[in-house]
Amino acid sequence: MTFSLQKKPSNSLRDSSIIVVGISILFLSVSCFVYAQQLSSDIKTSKALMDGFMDKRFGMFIHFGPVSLRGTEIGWSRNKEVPAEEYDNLYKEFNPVLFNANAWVKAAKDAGMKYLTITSKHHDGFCLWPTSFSTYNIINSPYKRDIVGELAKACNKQGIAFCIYFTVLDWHDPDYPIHNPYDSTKNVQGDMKAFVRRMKNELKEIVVRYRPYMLWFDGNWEKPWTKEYAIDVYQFIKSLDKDVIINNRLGKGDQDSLSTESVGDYLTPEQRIGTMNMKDPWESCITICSQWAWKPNDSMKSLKECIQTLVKTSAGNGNLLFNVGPMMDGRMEARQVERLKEMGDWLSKYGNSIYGAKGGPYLPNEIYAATRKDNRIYLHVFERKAASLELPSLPGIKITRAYFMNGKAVPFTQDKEEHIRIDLPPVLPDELSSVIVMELDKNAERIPVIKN
Ligand code: FHN
Repeated sequence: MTFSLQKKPSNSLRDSSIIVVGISILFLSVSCFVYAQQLSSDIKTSKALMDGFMDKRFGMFIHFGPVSLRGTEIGWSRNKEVPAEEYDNLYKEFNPVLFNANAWVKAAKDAGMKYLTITSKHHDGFCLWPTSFSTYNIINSPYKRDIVGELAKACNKQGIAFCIYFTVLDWHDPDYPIHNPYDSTKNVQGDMKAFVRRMKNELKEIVVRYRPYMLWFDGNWEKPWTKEYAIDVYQFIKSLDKDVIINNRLGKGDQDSLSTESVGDYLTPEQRIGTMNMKDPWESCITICSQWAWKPNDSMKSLKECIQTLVKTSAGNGNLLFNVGPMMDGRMEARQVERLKEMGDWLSKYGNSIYGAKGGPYLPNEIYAATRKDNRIYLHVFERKAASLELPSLPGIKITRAYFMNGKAVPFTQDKEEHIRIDLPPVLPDELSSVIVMELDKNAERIPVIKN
């Protein structure tokens, strides 16, 4: 019996190599899966750009489309107040001949707004720009003009940042599986691959042609849309323009909290003032009336409610995207333009307490709210409940001066426990929101939020 000197690999050596290879393949596939599940940080919008966005504090949201011919809600009234067949043919009558992009942008500017966001495509699928990827667009309406493009031009001319809303669900598109959100029996197989391909083609038109400052996605809650599609689209957009800001409604997850499902740069609480958040950028989107699209005789918010909504949003360290719905002829309602102008008048006096100011250090409440910048706290006083205002102490900080913004000195005391009392005049100088400037001996922006 001869023994070969060559040692055959023993079974155990061969088995352990198979195990090592197996583990490596498993590790590699898990890492690829994890990578596909999240955005690489190097393509995320920079902090500098997000800080610049948050300094703007106040923007205009516009919901517009052929549905204005019916005065019902955009998207949602299809298959509800308006039968789908009728709704989907409204574009054949859509002719907003009094649309004037410069007038819309001027209304935003006069309001003190720094950016404007237009619904390029809402859930009803109608495109307000001449896209090559869907015939259901503005060029095939009697109007035949590029509303998105004209707004982009007007914004650039008037120094307002131009932003675009885009829905990731589309109840009109045959490739999208859901055609009627009120009746799942109408769902179809659809073809999400074709749908997303078309979406990316449309987004490329929008990003390359109009260079938006920000993309406001919406419609991420329905089942066909996934986080994987969201990551693919985010990366695609960033390949076209690395600096475009993208909200968190591209991904899945809540509107106003970041989670592992989120894809996007900032939070988007809706129809409410977001909670104080000094860490994550956020923007509340709220209607000036009750409906997003134009509604005849809709109820409109009072000037006091408009101003205090803006102040409380800023005081929570967020932006306000305030919505108007233009009429079927292309004009914004005169009363809404006037209300916005009144907001702009208030901001022309007190804007320094809003633009570029951080929220806090006090949490907003029904009597006051606070913003801050450098060594100043801007105390926004909404109403005079008593002859003085007791504020939580500011540990280790001295108030050196207090005065109404653009006005008289305000008497105050700060005792050795640093409790603060502000003495108020019998009548506050501004019934909408009065602003008291409190100058400090230290930087106000470094004060931790005080849970008053
Ligand atoms: O369904 C839309 C709605 O029509 C409107 O566009 C708002 C605006 O933020 N977003 C969705 C509801 O969350």
